[in-house]
Amino acid sequence: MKSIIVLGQTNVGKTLFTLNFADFLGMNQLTITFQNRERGSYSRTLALSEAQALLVSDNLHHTQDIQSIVLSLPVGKSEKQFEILDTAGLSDGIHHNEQIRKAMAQTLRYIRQADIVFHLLDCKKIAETDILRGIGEIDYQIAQFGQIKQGYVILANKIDLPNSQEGLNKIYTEFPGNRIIPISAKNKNGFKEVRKFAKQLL
Ligand SMILES: Nc1nc2c(ncn2[C@@H]2O[C@H](COP(=O)(O)OP(=O)(O)O)[C@@H](O)[C@H]2O)c(=O)[nH]1
Ligand SMILES: [Mg+2]
Repeated sequence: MKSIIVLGQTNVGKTLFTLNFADFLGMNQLTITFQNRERGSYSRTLALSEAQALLVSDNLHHTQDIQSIVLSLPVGKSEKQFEILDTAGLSDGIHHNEQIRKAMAQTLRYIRQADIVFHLLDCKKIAETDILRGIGEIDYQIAQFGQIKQGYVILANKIDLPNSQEGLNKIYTEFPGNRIIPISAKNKNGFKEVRKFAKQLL
């Protein structure tokens, strides 16, 4: 089965995007498989609202397991299944907490196997903070690595928030030549274009 990996710094909206994209594709219930480094993998089936309440958070590093969901897209008369992997946030440098370091290492191992990379950036944060904190060294590294993949795309998130346009402009300047889709994970803006991008590669 082909796969999409969702990458980016912590709190950029990876989990909310993953769940709302699943909803956008018409999934009523989500079966989420958690790849826990200690307990192994286990699955839970949740309604979208339950999954959001449990998994989306303002706490940094809330997501520490790879969380995968099997989704499907109509292709011609049939449905094509694929997996979307929500990951632990990556950050610059070496994190002091060992659990978080391990979660990041796990994320890196999955990147190579993925067919599509959705790299999320937070337009609002980029607009409001010094560019090197909004866009981290890690983001430039993801972009460099991603460029060798046909399925690499930057999803410039949180465009529903005030000031986000300024952040979006910075993203266009910093990542020339990349495919960039402005989105709101919250309001599902840009999701049609994201689906179209994925469809041609899955
Ligand atoms: N306004 C707005 N808030 C968002 C958007 N995407 C995520 N958030 C919020 O940002 C915070 C972090 O989201 P989460 O999905 O847990 O981020 P993750 O750490 O990258 O998985 C939560 O409070 C979300 O509700 C968006 O498009 N617009
Ligand atoms: Mg998360």
